[in-house]
Amino acid sequence: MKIDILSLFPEMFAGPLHQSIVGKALEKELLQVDITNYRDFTESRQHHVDDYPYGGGAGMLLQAQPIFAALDQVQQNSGDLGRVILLDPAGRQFNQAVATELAKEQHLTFICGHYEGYDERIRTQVTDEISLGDYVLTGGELGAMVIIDATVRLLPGVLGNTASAGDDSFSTGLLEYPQYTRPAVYRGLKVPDVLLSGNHQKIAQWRAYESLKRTYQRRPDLLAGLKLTAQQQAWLRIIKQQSGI
Ligand code: 21W
Repeated sequence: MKIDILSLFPEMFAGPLHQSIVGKALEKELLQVDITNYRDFTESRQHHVDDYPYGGGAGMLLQAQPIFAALDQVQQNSGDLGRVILLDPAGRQFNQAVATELAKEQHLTFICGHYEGYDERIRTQVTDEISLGDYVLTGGELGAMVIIDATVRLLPGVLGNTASAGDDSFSTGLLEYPQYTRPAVYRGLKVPDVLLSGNHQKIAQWRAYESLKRTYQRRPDLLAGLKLTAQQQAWLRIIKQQSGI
């Protein structure tokens, strides 16, 4: 996968992209990332990339010119832009389904804003407008990093065999079951007996039950979108009884 990032703050990407799983993907050349600074494309004498909004109002807007020119260069260097993703608080909210969709692409181009927003005309150049969620960030860079992180770990060969992306919660639709590692007792806190039993069928059953219970207690909204098996429906009745409903 090729990823192009357009940003006024290229330095922000150095840490997250070179560590851990994304860093490994870069090393293995499963991923190539290029960062372009709009500032290098301004035609303004003072190297400005932002200006006041027509009609008045607080804050500054990223101008169309430096972004269009930066996109032209990426287009020339790479032959295409692939999916062009504008990070924007008014975009559709990012989730695992969007990550799965993006992981199928060969080329992604991220446009990160800073300041109070973009000249509206930039939207004519994008295929997607994505938000991280309902809170205010200082810019799109952290959003792009989150999306890149979630997407790159889905690429074939990026995760080792120990971790499989298909087992993730949000892929199964349920939250994950509780997990424990050694020792079996720590400060009086015990690992559930079933996990030490060696009975793999019982363990799988316990995990499925705990996963359902945790989802019911913490994210009932996730359950609403699932078609539960007869076993899960029976368990849910027990879980509800035990929680006093
Ligand atoms: C913050 C941009 C506030 C715009 C019209 C009139 C990218 C982001 C961002 C930012 C405003 C994402 C206005 C979740 C985010 C981002 C910077 C509002 C005021 N508009 N996902 N007045 N949250 N944020 N502009 O903030 O660029 S993805």
